[in-house]
Amino acid sequence: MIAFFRALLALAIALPKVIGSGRIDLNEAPWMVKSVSQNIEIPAKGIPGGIYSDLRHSGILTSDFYYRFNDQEYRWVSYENWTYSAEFVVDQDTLNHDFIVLDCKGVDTVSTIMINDQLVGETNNMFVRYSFDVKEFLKLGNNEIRIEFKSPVEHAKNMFQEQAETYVVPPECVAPQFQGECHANHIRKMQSSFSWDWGPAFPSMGIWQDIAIDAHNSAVLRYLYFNPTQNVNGDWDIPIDAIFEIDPVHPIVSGTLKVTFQGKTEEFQGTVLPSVEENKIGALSIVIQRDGVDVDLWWPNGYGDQVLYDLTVEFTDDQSMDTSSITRRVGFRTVEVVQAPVDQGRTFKFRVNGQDLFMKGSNWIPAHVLPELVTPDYTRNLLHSAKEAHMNMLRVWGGGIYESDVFYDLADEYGILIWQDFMFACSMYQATDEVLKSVQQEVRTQVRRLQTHPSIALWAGNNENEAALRGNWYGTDADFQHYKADYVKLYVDTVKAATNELDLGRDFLVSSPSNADKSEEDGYIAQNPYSSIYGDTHYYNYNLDTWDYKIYPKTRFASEYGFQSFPSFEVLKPYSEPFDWNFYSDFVNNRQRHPGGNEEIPWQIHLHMELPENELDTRAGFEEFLYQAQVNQAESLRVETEHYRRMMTQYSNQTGEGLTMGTLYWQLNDIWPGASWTTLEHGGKWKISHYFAEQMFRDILISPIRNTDNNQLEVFVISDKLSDFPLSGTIIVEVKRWNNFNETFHMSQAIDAIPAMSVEKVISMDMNEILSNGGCHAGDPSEPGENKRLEYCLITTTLRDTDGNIISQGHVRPYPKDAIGLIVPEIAIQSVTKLGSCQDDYYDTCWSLDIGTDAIALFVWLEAEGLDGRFDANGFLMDSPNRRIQFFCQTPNVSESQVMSSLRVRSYKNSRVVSNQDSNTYDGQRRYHTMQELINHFRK
Ligand code: BMA
Repeated sequence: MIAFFRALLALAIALPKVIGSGRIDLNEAPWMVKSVSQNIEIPAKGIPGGIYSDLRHSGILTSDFYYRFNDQEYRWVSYENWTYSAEFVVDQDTLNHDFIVLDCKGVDTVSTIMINDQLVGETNNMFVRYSFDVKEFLKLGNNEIRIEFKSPVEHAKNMFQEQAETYVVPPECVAPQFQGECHANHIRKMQSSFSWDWGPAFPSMGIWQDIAIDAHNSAVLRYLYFNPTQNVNGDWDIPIDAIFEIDPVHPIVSGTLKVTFQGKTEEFQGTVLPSVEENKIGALSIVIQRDGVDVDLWWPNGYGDQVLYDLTVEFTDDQSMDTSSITRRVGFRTVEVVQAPVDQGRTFKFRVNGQDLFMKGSNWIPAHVLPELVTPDYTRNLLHSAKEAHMNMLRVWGGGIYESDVFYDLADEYGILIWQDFMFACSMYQATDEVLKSVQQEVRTQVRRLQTHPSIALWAGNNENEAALRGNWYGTDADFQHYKADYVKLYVDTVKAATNELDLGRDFLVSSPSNADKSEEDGYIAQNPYSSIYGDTHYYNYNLDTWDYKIYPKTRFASEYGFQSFPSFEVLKPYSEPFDWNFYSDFVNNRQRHPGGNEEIPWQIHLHMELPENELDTRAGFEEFLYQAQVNQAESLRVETEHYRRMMTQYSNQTGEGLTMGTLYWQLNDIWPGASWTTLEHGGKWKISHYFAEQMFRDILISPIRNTDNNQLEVFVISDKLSDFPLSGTIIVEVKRWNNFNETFHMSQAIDAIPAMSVEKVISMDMNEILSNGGCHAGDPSEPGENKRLEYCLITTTLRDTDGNIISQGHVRPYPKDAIGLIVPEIAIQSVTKLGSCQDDYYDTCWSLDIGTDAIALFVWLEAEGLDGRFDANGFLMDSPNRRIQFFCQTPNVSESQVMSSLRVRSYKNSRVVSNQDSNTYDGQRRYHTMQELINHFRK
């Protein structure tokens, strides 16, 4: 980094100065916003903000953004040009400063900025922090700032047309099912604000980050660069670069840098050196040298504490005595991506603090399409849920935004490593000089803003653009070399180069999925970016049976995979009307943005469960569908994830596949209440799949499978702990027939230690033997019967610790629709008792619930309608009459009767909790295929 700064020989000319600095916080100004063509002028709701929020606040948009078809109804907003303006007062003291800038931390997106009718500057990248010199435009007393926004939709279209005169940069539009806007790839803005296959289009405009007038006589400290490295003695050297915004007229500033760390303050005298490359940027670099800096390590969730230290850096200019300071919470850890050759291919794994860790987590998308509506509490809620599901990594996906400071602070606090994409997704992008320059600024802004966070593990250039180019997704093959050249210019020569200049401490991956280094060696566009033996993969296949583990690849690192479900009825309800509550309604079609999604979900359900095919146009049938869709997704995700975890130590000599070291499913959180791959609903409620994630990501996992190749029951015990886990425990295999609770077969085996980072096949038994001993046939179970079949039985495998507590449990069973003898259970919540305290003070009150069933019940699903919180387990199987469950409630001060009356329970086959009174409220046509048509369609 230092190489990019050098002293200027010229001496700064000393001028009379005002002591101190002045900041006029324009967030607080009384902003107005208007559209001439719409004849609207209203006060803005506040900064950070955006036009949709302002119009909603003033009552021009009359109902919730996500209510029914409002994404279409409100689209007009994005076609207009909007002008924000505010008045502010400037005093003489401020004007006397040498250096006055308008500091815009984020402007969304295409705007012209005027102060007192004079042009200050223009913006066209939502992710750039802009700083405009404004001294000459300001006057004593009242001033006016005006930010004139151009419709992002219009702008993107114009950019596309202009570009298309030379050659088209596709896609020319999104799929019709997205119901979105075209050409997001021609504007540097949240790509998914133009729609995605899980979210609506709200192409907003506005001032989405802080804005201020900043007056100084000196260099202003803007960022810190912090890159501690362990030296040969195991001690940490702590180089720190203080990065300044400097006044180009007085570029050389000397002063004192005061660094406070671990309660000790050290002073360094130095000179801020202007950057050779960047106008208005300077740096002062120091190294903290103490013999054996004594720090504790920061560990990812599940592996140790997340120790964080405050680091404060303050700069005082020798001449003006102006000061500026920054405090950051920093952590000490090393992270590297290890790509070591193996017999065939290379590994792809994260090594943290010298230990190879198995990454468990998901993919993050924007928590709302309008970023100003995401509160810190909501971000905390979502990330807390990730932490509770034992996640240690999230990938911030490249079609959204670089997340808020709060997000990364929480990731630091919770030990969630961040795989940080740059914001390019599923498209070709322009590589004109102008775009490249803007992207370079974007990278500099974001890397500087985020670099100090210990959670950030990896930078990645884009989402699926290597795969898109290689796979000719957008018809680029005819001019492949051309698009490839643009690709390299953008992601390698610009994004990667700018990242590497600013951050020496992290690896950079050009694309995801990719073959990582091997893709680079192959000229950045590998023959098969989805190779299982290099880098990471994304895997989706909706046409095969998603509950069959055999369909899944044996990849080095699964960075995306998953299956869609719908929100729960409770979450959809406030955004809809009773006549929307059936599967064939326009509303349900509107909520599905993934082409084919409303065929794939029922088709997959039908493979596994009895879909209420003839009742889908009733409320009861629709609710059943929503529940089954969530069950189906949860089980798909569990099967696939356990498969990847079993692959951690397996390696195929034939194909080189295996050695999986990460599972990040698609996707954690929702942008709105619609069909999607998420495990958390809009609002943060856990779907069934999130409860499954909490189980499947436990550090010790029992994972049984029926291996149809050899007809064996194979039981694996998996540990991703870093040390051996001693126990004198047992592994139990039990068999029950579906029609009662009696055990027909029982076997137990001692287990006395689970080795660190291991996958062990602890049991391998002939299925015929189990089925025969378990009486899994039509006749008397105590007699040897003909036609033994798994369909008659449930096989449960349990790992118990020394005291008999369950560590992990798994089942092998037929698909629910095939279970012979399964009866409709009667399930009841028998009692609710308040617990003295909660284990986690994140929750307000905790409750113990007793649940009873009169028959084996599958996928028992509890909901506490109207209350925020979660259960300690959910979506579970009951193979005995009673189960005790805890409910952790976030809603403050609830009473026992409130909890009791909020509770709902359903299970597979026992789901008709709603009377049919709302049936047939929809008289429209069946939109989707009949089941027979679906079957024919997918069998093709
Ligand atoms: C991957 C992602 C997203 C998309 C998801 C589901 O391609 O990168 O773009 O939403 O699959 O289709």
